[in-house]
Amino acid sequence: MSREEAINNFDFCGTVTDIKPYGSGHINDTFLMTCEEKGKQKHYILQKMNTDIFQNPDELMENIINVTSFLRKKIIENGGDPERETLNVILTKNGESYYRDSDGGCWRMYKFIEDATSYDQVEKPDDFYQTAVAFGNFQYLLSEFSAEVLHETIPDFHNTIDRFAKFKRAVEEDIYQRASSVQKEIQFVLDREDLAYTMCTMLRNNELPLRVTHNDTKLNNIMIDNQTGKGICVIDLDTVMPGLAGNDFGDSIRFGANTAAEDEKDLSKVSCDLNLFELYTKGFTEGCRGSLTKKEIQTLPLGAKTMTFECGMRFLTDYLQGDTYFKIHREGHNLDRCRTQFALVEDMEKKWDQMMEIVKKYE
Ligand code: ADP
Ligand code: GN1
Ligand code: MG
Repeated sequence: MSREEAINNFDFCGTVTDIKPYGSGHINDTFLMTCEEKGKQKHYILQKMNTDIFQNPDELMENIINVTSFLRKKIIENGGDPERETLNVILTKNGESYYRDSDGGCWRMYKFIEDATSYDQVEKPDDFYQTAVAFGNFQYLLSEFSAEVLHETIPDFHNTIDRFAKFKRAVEEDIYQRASSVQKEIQFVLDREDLAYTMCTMLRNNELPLRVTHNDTKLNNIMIDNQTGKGICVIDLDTVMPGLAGNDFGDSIRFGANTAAEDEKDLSKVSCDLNLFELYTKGFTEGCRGSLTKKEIQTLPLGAKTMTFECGMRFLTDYLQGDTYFKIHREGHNLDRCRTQFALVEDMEKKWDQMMEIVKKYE
């Protein structure tokens, strides 16, 4: 019922003819809403925000309104189409950016980006290149956005040192008594404690600059235009916050350059595709239009390894804590996801020299 209550309170056009769960995000509950207006179909995205994770929806939506308004201006200046190239928030009938239902659930609505697709796996290498250009360009466009106005929607989101500490606590507390069955995975993390520190320490020492970044740059957080094949719109703006360019690069590699799905059970299928790695490096540096420092480019492989390690550690932490953060669709889902990430880290370790050689070409 709360969903219907929410729908009735948004200021969209037409009459609702269909609503169904949509997409494969791990965090929010997303629905595709179909409406009819004067014989024409229109679509909207309706989302119930995950307020266990995003505990301050006012601040979250303020970020999204600020970022999308800024991008809208930039897109218009550059002669683009602001209706398709950034998210467009549909306000409530009271002019608010989200609706709180009578059970306390928080809902928001976006215009649906028509004639574009978000992919769960790379189908054509050029698509991956185009997403790299688009994510790089996203960061470039936001370089003039004042970071001070952004709220930290999830504190310490990519603070890998803090993620490591939380992981260790989860192992010690072991509230679901699962630790004994995943000793190998736990040991994998403990053996790589250094990796949790490397990039964060470089940031602390001002060797890497803090930028406004997306922080969740996986392939299905970008819409690819069905006609032109270009990365038309960066979506899922919940974690736009100050961060490292290398983390945005790295999270895309973690997901998109993996030859297997994030939750593949057959680990022999997991590897880092170096052709895709290079294509993404080329696209991302082009999209950033020369704004990355030499050090940032040199540490792109480190970003890829760190993000993959961190994500695996987060999946494992969630498994140990009873699967309360990431949505799961089967028993042991987070453990399967953790294992693919660690297999990918191992593969990157083997391919390290080649990855370093590749990024050198783009310095
Ligand atoms: P989550 O945080 O759960 O990942 P997302 O905001 O990424 O949620 O939305 C989930 C999926 O819904 C996306 O991967 C994409 O397929 C689809 N989606 C989200 N917003 C739009 C939009 N404005 N237009 C078209 N599809 C969208
Ligand atoms: C989540 O929201 P979604 O599904 O795009 C998560 C990312 C992880 C990713 C792993 C807010 O992304 O940090 O890297 O799952 N988002 C949040 O697939 O935690
Ligand atoms: Mg998403």
